[in-house]
Amino acid sequence: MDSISTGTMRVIDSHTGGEPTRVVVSGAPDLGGGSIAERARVFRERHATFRRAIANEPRGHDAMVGALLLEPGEPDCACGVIFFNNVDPLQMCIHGTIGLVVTLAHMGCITPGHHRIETPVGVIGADFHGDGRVTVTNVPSWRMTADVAVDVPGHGTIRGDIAWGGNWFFLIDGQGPPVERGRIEELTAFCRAVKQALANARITGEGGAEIDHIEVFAAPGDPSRAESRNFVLCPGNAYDRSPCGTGTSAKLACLHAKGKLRPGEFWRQAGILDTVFTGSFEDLGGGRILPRVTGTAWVTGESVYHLDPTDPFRFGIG
Ligand code: PYC
Repeated sequence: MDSISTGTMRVIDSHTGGEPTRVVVSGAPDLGGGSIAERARVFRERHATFRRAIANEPRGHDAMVGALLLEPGEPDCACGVIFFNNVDPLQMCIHGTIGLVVTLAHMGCITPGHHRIETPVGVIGADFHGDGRVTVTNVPSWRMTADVAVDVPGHGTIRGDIAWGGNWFFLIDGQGPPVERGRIEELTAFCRAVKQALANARITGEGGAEIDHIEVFAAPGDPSRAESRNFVLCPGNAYDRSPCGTGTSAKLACLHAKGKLRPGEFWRQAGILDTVFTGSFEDLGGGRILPRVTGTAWVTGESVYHLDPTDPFRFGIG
């Protein structure tokens, strides 16, 4: 049962490298106490209508990522956050964290410096540099399995690595359509087919977790700006307009596992719009790394939304 049926919500919109974040500043449903992970479970089970009201048309669109701004459960955190999109809550989101931090600064809630933020997958760090740039210290990340083969109808055998970067990724290098802005429809269809093939073959992340992000890599458009360009398909079938911070973390874990990047070295990951995140990592041992990802966000607007009981689409379309 959803607790919200009428009322108003205040939101602040931003984008990080082209990917939108909509922070819900007030009007969110009461998710009870406890950790952000517990509140994310309540949000998933009871508040799909609220999620859709914020993320889906007519207020949102398929690429919209929402962020519920919450009181933290953990001490010394600036806030807690639950990210969500058109189909579900997300476990973690780095472009969204960068957008959230710039939004908190816009609201006058934080100043440049280091901040801790509680997410459903753990406490992360965020260094706000004061000029729109934010460095996120992500949760520990690792490559789970290398060179997994999967038969993808219409595309033959596709090989990729499975890695955790705050979400589960299948990382494909040099296969599939060209990673170019003019090929987004083909790339989307390819990644959807790979995701379906992984599910059909019961290829999962740890503990049977669904691999819900598919990431394809190719050479960068401009090698002086980035080491690589990616295309990332998110759950809900929208592609990430940014280079995807959790996907960049998964990539760092794979580069570390292959011995191709050392702790403290930088990896500049371009996305499909050629915006760039810069990543590096600390070696935690046992194949695990602590990724750091830097990107820039801009606030684009502020709105007050109304839930009018006579509006048939007050809870979004879909
Ligand atoms: O930046 O981590 C990210 C992300 C996940 C989904 C969309 N963006």
